[in-house]
Amino acid sequence: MDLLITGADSDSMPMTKLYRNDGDWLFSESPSNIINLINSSVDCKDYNHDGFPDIIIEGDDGTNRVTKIYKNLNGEFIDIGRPFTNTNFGSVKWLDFDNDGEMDFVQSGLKGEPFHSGPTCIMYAEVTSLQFYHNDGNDAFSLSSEKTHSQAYGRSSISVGDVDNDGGDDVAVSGTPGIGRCIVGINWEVGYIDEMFMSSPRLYKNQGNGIFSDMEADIPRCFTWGSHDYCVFGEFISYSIKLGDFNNDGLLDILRTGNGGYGFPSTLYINKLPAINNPPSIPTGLTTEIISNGVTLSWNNSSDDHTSSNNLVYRIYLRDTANMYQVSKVNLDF
Ligand SMILES: [Ca+2]
Ligand SMILES: [Ca+2]
Ligand SMILES: [Ca+2]
Ligand SMILES: [Ca+2]
Repeated sequence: MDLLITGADSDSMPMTKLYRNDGDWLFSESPSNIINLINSSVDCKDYNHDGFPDIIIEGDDGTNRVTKIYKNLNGEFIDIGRPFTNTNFGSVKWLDFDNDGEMDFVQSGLKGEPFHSGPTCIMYAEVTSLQFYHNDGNDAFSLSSEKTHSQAYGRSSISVGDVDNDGGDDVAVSGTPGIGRCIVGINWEVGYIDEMFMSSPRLYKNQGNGIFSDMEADIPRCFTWGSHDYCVFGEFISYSIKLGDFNNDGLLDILRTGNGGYGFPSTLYINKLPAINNPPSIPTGLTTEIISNGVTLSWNNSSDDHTSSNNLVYRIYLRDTANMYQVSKVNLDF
């Protein structure tokens, strides 16, 4: 496994570096033509099924926002040259949101300059974006859907996983939402609370058609630390969020951490959704073939909302000609 990193170098300049794994815990820097970016995010998946992981990267080169996909041709990275919305201060993640076997992607971040709505406006609306791009094949991607304003997060992090166990990957995002109004005369002292500044992670449910809907999950914005209560504010930046089943109950939970005005909180949110596990579909295409004193049974694999077809187990009952008695039964685990 090799390593790709991007962000600010020791001189705060845009940087992207590829390190090859030479074995024995040794890595060597490998030259590449991947653009140097800062305030950036990168993710790797083999979107074109050639066995080589490809790269999506977003950020800024010090002047302009950039979002690019590089195709990995036998270790050489080629910019596929497709137009995407350019974002920085965000996150990119590959995911197959329509389950067609082709990697799509989601990106968050800032896509424009912040604006001030008046001379007394000391807080501005950041132009945030959360976009879902569909993989159309042949290195073509098209915008499938987009969230904006308070539904999108800049200075953000994304994690992908099937939060409600319905077979479709959902998206968790955390960061600073786009704030749509001017704030005047802010009191930055401890204890100041304004609804517009509060920021809680957001979960978007994959509807299976390229559309993601807000789950409106009840994710607490306030938490207790020691003997004090704290609330999470939108001015917290550089959040990182990760979905994982931290209590091993089959449901993905949320871990979020970051840089905030009241410290560096890390918060674990436990998924309380009821676990739904529907029975598999009824097998079809049952055929029998009698050979000598044996019989061969065959059928089409069933499907299931949790277990892959290859991992389903079948139980077969044999009855006599009067269909009155169970002669034997056997579990078949293919
Ligand atoms: Ca590839
Ligand atoms: Ca897809
Ligand atoms: Ca889901
Ligand atoms: Ca869990």
